Amino acid sequence: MTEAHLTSPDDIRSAFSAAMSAMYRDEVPAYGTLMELVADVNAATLAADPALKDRLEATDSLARISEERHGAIRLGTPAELAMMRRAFAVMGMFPVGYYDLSTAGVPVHSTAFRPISDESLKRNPFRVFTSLLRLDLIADEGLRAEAAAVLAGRKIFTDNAVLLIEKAERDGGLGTADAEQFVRELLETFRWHDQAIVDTQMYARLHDAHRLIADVVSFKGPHINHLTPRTLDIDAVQDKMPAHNIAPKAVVEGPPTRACPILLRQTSFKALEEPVSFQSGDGSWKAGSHTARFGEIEQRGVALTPKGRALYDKLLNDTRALVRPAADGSNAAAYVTTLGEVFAAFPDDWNGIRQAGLGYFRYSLTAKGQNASIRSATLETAIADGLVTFDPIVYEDFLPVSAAGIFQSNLGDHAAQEFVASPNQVMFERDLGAKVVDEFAHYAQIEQTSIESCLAVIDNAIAAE
Ligand code: OOG
Ligand code: NI
Repeated sequence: MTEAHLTSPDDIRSAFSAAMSAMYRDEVPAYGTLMELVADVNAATLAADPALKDRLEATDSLARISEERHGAIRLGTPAELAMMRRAFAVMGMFPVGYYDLSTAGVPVHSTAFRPISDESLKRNPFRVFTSLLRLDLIADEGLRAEAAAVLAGRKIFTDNAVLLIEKAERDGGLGTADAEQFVRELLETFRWHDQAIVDTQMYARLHDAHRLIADVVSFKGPHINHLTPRTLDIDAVQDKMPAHNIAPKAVVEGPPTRACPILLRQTSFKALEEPVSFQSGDGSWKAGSHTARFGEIEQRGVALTPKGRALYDKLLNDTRALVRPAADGSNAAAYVTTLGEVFAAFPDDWNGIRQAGLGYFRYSLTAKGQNASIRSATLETAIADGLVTFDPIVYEDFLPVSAAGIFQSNLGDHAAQEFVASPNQVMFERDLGAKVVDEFAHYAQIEQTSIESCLAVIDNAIAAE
């Protein structure tokens, strides 16, 4: 029985997330500044809102927040994506959702690797937004073939990382020493390399086709391009960023400021211009620069049902039809005002959101419910009788329009390009070697399970909707 000696995937993920954070802090000092700012704002928010603190504690979700972060990488080939899926699986991270960014002028499609079970999310919810470059969207066939040839020649995983992935698959996990080595080896894949694997001419051609293509193809590996801590008050952090010498993008992506946060709000600071060197035929190096790495923060709210999400998408579209946020920030104030006005149509109290069937909630017995000898007729009356309470289920995923805004802001203001909208989940899943988890089905299941845990006090339990 080797099982007892295996390290839990949750522990490997936690160790990896911590190692990645330490590496990025070294490489991009502004990330460290942002982490401190977020920690201060979170502490102040909790101190000012004891009710929020109580509910986070009661749902066992306070501890995870200070450790919480997501990162992003951009891969070049189907083989890289498939191996990355296997690497993340060792850490209990699975692909959830499909994001097509071609519509937004970014030639990638993406998924998010993340833990799925409740216990794993509580232990450490580390996620990685993972994009695959779509060479099929490059018009210039010659360049497409050259880029494919460069990508085919690179190896983004160390030999030992691959051996350990295979071992984990064979044995159902890794022992302590192997797990530690796995974290070290896999970290190499995400490391920044300042020596390009192409020359300046090739870089320029890739860059002209799209800055993102240059970022993916020109380097030895898929450097982590940002790490994002979770804040409980994104407006406060956004306001304080300039005083810490960090210039945020003009507008916060996602829904407006609300009493009851929904989905996800994000803001970032622009990518740094970093020195890199390019190959020149004679073995020497030529100095140049590249912008790819940036910083981001996010605030997470309740996960929305398909009905809630449709309303969110509609209101966001309506807003953007009235005011499209300019990359230079010139109409930021008008956009924020309009966003707030248009979103007045979205209920802003938890019970209203819940009763309208717009969000997912986790139901649990109150102290009264736990000691009750009485039962109530339905879930709704059990809530009214004070036997059952509900908490918003946190949205653990991403938003394609926001992601596009983040991509654009860190690619530079002139990077927007038109591609024909061409979502291709079938191709993505074929390249991935697996299907992505449907996020809505997943949240619905969590809600349903929580309702079942309250059946002791309900006569006639039917779903909330
Ligand atoms: C990923 C951008 C998307 C988010 O938080 O929506 C993203 C990238 O720039 O590679 O990270
Ligand atoms: Ni991000």
